[in-house]
Amino acid sequence: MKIACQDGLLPGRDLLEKAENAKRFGFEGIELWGSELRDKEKVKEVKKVMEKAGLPVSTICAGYRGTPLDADRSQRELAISDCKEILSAAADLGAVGVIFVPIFGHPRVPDLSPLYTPYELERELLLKLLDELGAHAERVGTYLLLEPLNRYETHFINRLEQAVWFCEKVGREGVKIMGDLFHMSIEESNIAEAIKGAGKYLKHIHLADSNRLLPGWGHTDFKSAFEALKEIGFGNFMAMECGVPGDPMESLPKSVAYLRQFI
Ligand code: LER
Ligand code: MN
Repeated sequence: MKIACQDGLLPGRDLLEKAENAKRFGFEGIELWGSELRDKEKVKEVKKVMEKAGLPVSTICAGYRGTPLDADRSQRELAISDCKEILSAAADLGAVGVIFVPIFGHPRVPDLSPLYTPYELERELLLKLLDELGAHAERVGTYLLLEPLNRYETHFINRLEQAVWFCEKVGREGVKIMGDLFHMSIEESNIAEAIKGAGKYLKHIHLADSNRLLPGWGHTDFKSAFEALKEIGFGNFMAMECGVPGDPMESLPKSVAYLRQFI
């Protein structure tokens, strides 16, 4: 298991300084926000900087425009074409995958009950989109990582077992799951059991404590979560995505050291 950090949390005037600080703090990778990586020239530039810093890109977090499950076809198509570009960037950068949230907030498709409820329409739509995006991920050599979010951020996929259902149903090697320990602390009855249930589909983790501050600042039980990750043979990155209290030059390395005791 390797610890990474989102670029936005790191101090530094540019990516090189951020990457150098990340290394100094004990991180083993950086998760990048995806919006700028739709540009191929930017991808080349990022690749050079990360090579210079000697740090891998763990993952790319979203960054697509539109909404995959929008009622408006142009918004769906925008999201899908952006996701494909970001998946290609992930493959170029050697990242594990691209984090994908199908929809934030409430449903945007109509209630066609008794023919289809909004959830049923979204479910069928997502299966088609996952098939298309999963095929692209396989072609370029990376993963699309479905991320469940807590109920206050989405009505749709809240728990890992729901994401597993989609992986199994779509049956594409390119579609996998990531688990965010903050969302899980709200939605899962038992974080360790949820991790074990997601098993081979789980390819990435977001690290945050129960209050969405740095690990060590709340009451999440990282020990049992990491034991479950070891049990399923998880060897990938876990990236910090959380608030950073105090001076990041001190609190970031302190949180890394806190987590290392459970790895
Ligand atoms: C949003 O709360 C979140 O966890 C992000 O990873 C979504 O891109
Ligand atoms: Mn997250």
